Formats: sequence, C-alpha cells, structure tokens
Amino acid sequence: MKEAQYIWKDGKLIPWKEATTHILSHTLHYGNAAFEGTRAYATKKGLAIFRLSDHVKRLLNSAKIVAIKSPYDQKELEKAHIELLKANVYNGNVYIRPIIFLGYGVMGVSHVQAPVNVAIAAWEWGAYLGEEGILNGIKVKTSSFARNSVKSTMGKAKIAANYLNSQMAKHEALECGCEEALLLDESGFVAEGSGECFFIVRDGVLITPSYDNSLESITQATVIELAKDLGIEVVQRRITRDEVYIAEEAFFTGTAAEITPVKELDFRMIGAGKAGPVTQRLQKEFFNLVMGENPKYSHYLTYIG
Ligand code: PPE
Repeated sequence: MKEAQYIWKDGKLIPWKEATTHILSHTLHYGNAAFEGTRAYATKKGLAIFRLSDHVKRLLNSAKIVAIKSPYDQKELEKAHIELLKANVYNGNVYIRPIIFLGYGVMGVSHVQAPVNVAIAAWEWGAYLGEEGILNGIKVKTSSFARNSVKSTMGKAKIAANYLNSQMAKHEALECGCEEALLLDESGFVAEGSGECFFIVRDGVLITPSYDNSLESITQATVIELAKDLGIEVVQRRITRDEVYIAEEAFFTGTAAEITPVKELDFRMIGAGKAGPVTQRLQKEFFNLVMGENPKYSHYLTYIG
C-alpha cells in the first residue's frame, strides 16, 4: 500500500501511522461498519473526486440501514474528503476509503452503546484487477458461494460484514487460477462480482441485472448513462451463467475495478476472449468523463483546488 501523509479521523487530520484503533473496537469483533470506495482522478485541472456527493450519500444511507448514527452530515463529510486530499501529496489517481465504525467501549453483540468513529483514508491505487486485466480482460469463475441473501443481510448497505462472503468467493476464484468471482443470487441468476457489478453484450445490446441482488452501484449507473448517450440499447434484466458463456462481451464495473473486461467465465472464452468493441468504447468514454474531458458530466467532478 502506498501510504500518504495524513488520515482524517473524527474531525482532525492525523499522521497516517497514528491512525490506529483499539483491539476491543466493536466493529473488529462484530463487523458493523459502513464504508465507501471513491476515486479521485489526476485530471489536467488537478485531482477531481468522482461523484463525491453520491458516495457520501450512500455512506450515510448504509449507516442508517445498519442503525449507526453518523456524527457528521453530508456537507461535513464532503468537506472532510476535500480537506484530506488537499493535505496529502499525490502523484496519480487516488482511492478514497471513508469508514463509519464502532469504536472501543462496550462488548457484546448489541451495538447502540458503542462509540461511533469516522475516518477517511486516501492513497494512490492503480488498476484493481491489474493493468493487464483492464486492458485485455480477466478470467472469472462462477462462485460456489451465493450472493448474500436479501432475506438475511442488507445489500443496499455497503457494510463490512457483507464482505466476508465476497472475500470467500474471491479467495476461491484466485485458488482456482482465476482473477475474480461471479456470484449468483439464491435463484441462480447472476448477481455481481465480489466487489463489482456485471454487464454482458448480446446482439449489441448491453444487459445488466437489476439492483435486487447487488449494491446500488454508482459506476454501473454511470456506464448505463454513457451507453445511452452513445445510442447503445441498455436492458436491466436477469442473466444466467450460460447466457454469459454465449455473450459477445462481458465486463465488470466498480469504483475500484472501473471497467474491466471479462475474457473467460468458467474456462469458456467470452466472444473473442479480449476486450470487445462495446467494452472498449465504454472504457474510453468512462475515462474521458472521470478525467474531466466530457463537459456534459462536469457536475460529477469535485476539483481539489
Ligand atoms: N458490488 C459490490 C459488492 C461492491 O463492493 C462494489 C464496489 C460494487 C458492486 C460497485 O459499486 P460502485 O463502486 O458504486 O460502482 N466495490 C468497492 C470495493 C473494492 C474493495 O476491494 O474494497 C469499490 O469498487 O470501491
């Protein structure tokens, strides 16, 4: 990990190495913490955070879902992101990880008496699934783990505990020699990756599952907007794994993964086994947008003076 100088914690900037927590922090034991993954891009006009207000809104919504009262509101958290990025020195694109977690003070499953801490860290982070992956595609395996059931976990919340399932799915995929896992929902339809949403292209139409069994993804929504701009038909409906095998193209989207082509699922080549033309077009538009090169979407960028 590429360290930066400061981390924002509970209203103050503190040196990176001092941003530690107690062993008996409630979240460490019971997994209740709301977090976000946000990116800032090194544009021609300096660093710009992509869809800052949407990420902060989802962070606060996640906290609300898991009954954590954030001591900071939307505006205060947005300001904190900017303050942190201004204080640190970066030489490239940045990944931002705000987290609202439960600190030290009480033990036992009930969490409402635990103190609430808020921190924001940001560091330089390149292609999540590798430079080679984002260029030429990755190998993916359908997971033996179903995506967390909507009957028992709350998938609209980006909360730490939900990621145990993702972690096990990812581990299995890596052990199988693949780069990412594709999780199906309880009925066997495609849900999402361990940390990404999923798209296929069939007969030139872009198809992605609804939000029923995935995070309400900000990148997925952006890609849908961009595709519509380009005149590409977009359909949100259920997808089966065998439909992916015979798709022309497939790709993952996420803040970390950006747009990563899928070249293989379950050892079947997808299309020509490389980034397809629709994927490449969307990648180009997406990077133009986040780099501040598409004036139509300038409202999605928050420039750090
Ligand atoms: N589904 C899941 C389960 C998920 O974690 C993410 C983001 C998405 C979909 C895509 O959402 P969005 O970023 O709003 O487009 N995953 C984050 C976690 C990465 C990590 O390893 O941590 C991310 O991309 O930041």
